[in-house]
Amino acid sequence: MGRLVVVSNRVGPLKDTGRAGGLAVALVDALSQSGGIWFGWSGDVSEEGTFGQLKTQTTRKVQMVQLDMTQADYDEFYAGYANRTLWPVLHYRLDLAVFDRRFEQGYRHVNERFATRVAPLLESDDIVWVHDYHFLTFGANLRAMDIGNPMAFFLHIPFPAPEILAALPNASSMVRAMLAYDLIGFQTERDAANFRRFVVEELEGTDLGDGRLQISGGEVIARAYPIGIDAEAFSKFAMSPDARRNMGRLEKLLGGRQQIIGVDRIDYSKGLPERFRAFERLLEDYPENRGRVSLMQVAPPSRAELDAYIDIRRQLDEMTGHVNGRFADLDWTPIRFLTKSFPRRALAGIYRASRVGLVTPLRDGMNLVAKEYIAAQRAEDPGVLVLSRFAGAAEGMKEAVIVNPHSAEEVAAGLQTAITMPLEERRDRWQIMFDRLCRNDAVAWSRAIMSDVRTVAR
Ligand code: ADQ
Repeated sequence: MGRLVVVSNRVGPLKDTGRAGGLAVALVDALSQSGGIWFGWSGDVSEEGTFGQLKTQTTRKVQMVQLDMTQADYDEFYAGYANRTLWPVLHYRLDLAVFDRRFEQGYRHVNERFATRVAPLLESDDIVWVHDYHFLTFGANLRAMDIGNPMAFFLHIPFPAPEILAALPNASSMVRAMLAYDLIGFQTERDAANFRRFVVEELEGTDLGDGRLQISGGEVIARAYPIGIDAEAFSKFAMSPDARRNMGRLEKLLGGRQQIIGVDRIDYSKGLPERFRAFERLLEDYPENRGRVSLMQVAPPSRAELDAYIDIRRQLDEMTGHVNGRFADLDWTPIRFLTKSFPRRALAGIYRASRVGLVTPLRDGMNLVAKEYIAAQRAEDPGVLVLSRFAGAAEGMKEAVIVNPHSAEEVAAGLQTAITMPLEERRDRWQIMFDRLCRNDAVAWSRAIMSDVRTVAR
C-alpha cells in the first residue's frame, strides 16, 4: 500500500487532534495508517510566497509540509476567489459573489504553484487526497505534469444546482478541471447529483449510474461521502471534568430553566439573524416560554476582514439588544451572545447542558455542530436537535426536528415541539441518531474514500 499525500488549505495539527475536531482526527488516522505527507498553506504571507522554502515538520510516519503565499496570492486566491467568489456561489448566494478576473487568475496561479511544489515529493504509488474549494484546479495541474497517481478530492461545502453554478464565469472550465481527480466526493447525495448533472448537461459526459461518470473516454467516481465526527470521543469529552465544570456553571445559572444552544462561526451561510428572529417569534407565539427558555449563541468571529461578516456581527448585537430590551426580566436574559471560542471539552459540556440544539444554516455542506450536539447528550435524558433542511446533515439525521430556516414561524414551532417533547420520544430519536453517528464516524468516512479511489482504473 502506498503513502497518502493530503493537500488542504490549512494543515494539522498532527497531535492533540481532538482539539481540532473530526476532520483532523480522520486525516491523521488515515495518514498514520499509511504514512505520508500533509501539504498546505502555512498561514503566513511572505515576499517569496509559493516560491519560498518549504516549512517541514516530521513525526514518525507523517510529514507536515507548508508553504507561504505572497500578499497578492492572499488577496486574489484566498480572500478573493476562494472566499468572495466560490464560497458565496457554492452556498447559492449569487447576490454576494464578486466576479473579478484577477481573482480567478490568482486562484489558478496558486493552484498551479502548489502542484509544482508537491509534484517532486510524490512517489509512484502514493495516493493524493485534495480537500475543498481552494483546490478545484490543483488535480488538473498535477495531471499536466504527467502525474498518474490515484487522486481523490473532497468538497466540504455544497455543490449547487447547475442553474446556479452556471452564473460563475468559466464554470465549465472549473468543473472540467475537477474531472482530473479519479474520485470526487461530496457531503450529500444532492450535491453529488448536482455535480453529475452539470457534467452531463454542460460537458457532454455520460452518467453510468452508481456514481460513475464517463467523460472523454475516462471514468470518474462522483459520489456522496457524508463526513462524520469522532462520535465516541466527543461523547466522552462531554463527561470530562472540563465539560462537567462548564455544565455545572451553566446549570446553576439556568436554575431549572431551559437553554437553546447555537454554535457557529459568524458567516452569512449560518443564518444567524434569521435564527435570532425565530427565537423572538417563539417568545411572541408561545408566551409561556418567557422567563423560562433562553437562547445562548456562541460565535467566534471568522474572516473578520470581510465587510459581510462585520455587518452580521453588528446586526446580531442590535437584535440581541432589541430582544433583551423587549423581554428581559430581573432574573432572566432571553439571548446571550458570546463571541468567543471554547475548548472542545468545554463546548461538549455546554451542549450537554442545553435542552435544544439549534442548527439553522441557510446552506451548509454538512454542519458538524449538529453531530457534536447529539454526541454530547445524556442517553437517559437527551436534548432535541432542531435542524435546517438546508444543512447537509439533514440528509442523515431525519429524526431531528427538521425546519425551514427562512420561516421564523416554522422555526419557532419547531422549537416549541422540541421544548415540549416527552422524554420517551426524545430518547427514541436520540438513540437512532447516536448509533448512526458512531457507525458513520470520521474514520469510516476517510476509509470509504480511500478504498473507492483505488477502484478507479486509469
Ligand atoms: P464549517 O463551516 O466551519 O465547516 P461546521 O461543520 O459547523 O462548519 O464546523 C465548525 C466546527 O467549529 C465545529 O467542530 C464546531 O464545534 C467548531 N466551533 C464553532 N464555533 C466554536 C466555538 N465558539 N468554540 C469552539 N469551537 C467552535 C466546513 C463546512 C461544513 C462542514 C465542515 C466539515 O462549511 O458544512 O460540515 O467543513 O466538512
